[in-house]
Amino acid sequence: AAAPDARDFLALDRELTDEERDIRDTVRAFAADELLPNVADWYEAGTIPDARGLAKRLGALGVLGMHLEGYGCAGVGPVAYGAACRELEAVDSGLRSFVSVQGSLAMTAIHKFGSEEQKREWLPGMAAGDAIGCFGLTEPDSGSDPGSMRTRARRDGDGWVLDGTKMWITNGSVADAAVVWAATDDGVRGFLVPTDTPGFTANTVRHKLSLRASITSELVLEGVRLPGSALLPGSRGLGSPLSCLNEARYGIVWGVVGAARACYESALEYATTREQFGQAIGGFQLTQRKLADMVVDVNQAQMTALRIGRLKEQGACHHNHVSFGKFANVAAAQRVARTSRSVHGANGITLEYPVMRHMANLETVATYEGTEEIHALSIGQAVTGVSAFR
Ligand code: TGC
Ligand code: FAD
Repeated sequence: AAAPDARDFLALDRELTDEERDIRDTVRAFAADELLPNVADWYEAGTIPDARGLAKRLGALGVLGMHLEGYGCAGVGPVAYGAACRELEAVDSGLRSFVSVQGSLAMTAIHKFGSEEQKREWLPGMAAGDAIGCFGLTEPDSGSDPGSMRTRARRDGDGWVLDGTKMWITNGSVADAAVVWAATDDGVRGFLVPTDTPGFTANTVRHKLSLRASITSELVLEGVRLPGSALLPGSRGLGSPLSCLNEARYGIVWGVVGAARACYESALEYATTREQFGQAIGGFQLTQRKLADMVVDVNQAQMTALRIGRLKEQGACHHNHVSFGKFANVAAAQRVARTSRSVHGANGITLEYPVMRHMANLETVATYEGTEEIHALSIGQAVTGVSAFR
């Protein structure tokens, strides 16, 4: 048998179909040409300077809502979608987030719960990147426990009035439409709020030390009057936003494999070129142990992602499988990023190398879309049958 390839030790990409490999290669080339050369500057600036231009380029690439069927979306399978997330997050978690929030959260909410009119009005433009969407679930006092939300939608004749505050909303300040989740007399419902509606404001969160190449916002809704047609008619109860989260969490299961791979590959390259004590540091046993730990984490995380992807393809992926993947793979990526940073010595703390940027980003990735603790509790509940959330 051939010796393992250091960049795909368990030859897991051989398991991809031709179509999945083509999508991987297309996104990888786009990421190398259009994203990687700019990402350190965007990160340092703490924003994506031309978010609209980026949305259009990602739309032309075909990755916005790529797993959805119809309405201008590509309708690719879960593994192809995962591979795209992986290649984007190999550059930066903030860029994968851009795609996740647009496609897996905002567009998925409209696709799953929207009226035919809402789908026709919004989805083709969002798939093309001509319109940007955001997804407002979290509030200042309601994060892991979204059921405690205070944002309220009350009936006003045939329409609705929304009041409340959403917090930590990706792309909130650049969005054309916000999917806002609000408590009503019938439980939690979703609303499609054009961001130019009077009473709606978005304030950008400053001074982040993580996910800096991403726009994060507070959404304030003060007496926002909406027509009856703004309600996502199919949404009902907390299960509706949670079912959208499953799609984005699945993208993260794959995405963080990309972040981990980028950190491992940077460490491998550095270890073979950096010399101390008269030899490449990759020749020291302690460095080899670090490389072995990293290659195991990257490949095990990839195997987990691929398995969950194939389960999803078969319609056999439960949301607890996704919790397993998010819990395991984010932790693996965090270990790899930290180990890689140590291999890079002082250089590892700069933006010249991707590792500290990934390491800082992964703090966000471990927090959003369900914290590490929330996913541990989901797995605990799945295996014991006992809920320990409250
Ligand atoms: P609980 O009573 O357990 O559940 C309420 C209803 O929802 C159902 N359910 C789910 N359905 C689909 N998918 C899931 N993952 C689901 N989890 C639960 C459940 O069966 C129930 O249905 P029904 O019919 O019986 O009513 O609700 P709970 O209040 O006890 O909370 C459960 C918990 C803690 C797991 C959940 O609330 C949770 O996941 N909390 C974390 C919140 C979170 O992840 N927020 C993310 C905000 S969006 C974001 O971060 C975007 S980041 C940008 C990017 O993605 O890049
Ligand atoms: P809290 O829920 O207050 O948790 C604090 C700590 O307590 C955590 O360690 C948590 O695990 C722990 N904890 C909570 N409950 C329990 C429990 N029952 N048992 C044990 N430990 C517990 N949200 C959106 O809706 N849309 C977005 O687009 C979005 N984008 C984001 C972008 C960024 C950069 C960030 C940082 C967050 C984003 N979020 C978004 C919000 C994110 O989903 C929340 O931050 C996350 O759900 C956690 O909520 P919290 O920050 O309020 O923490």
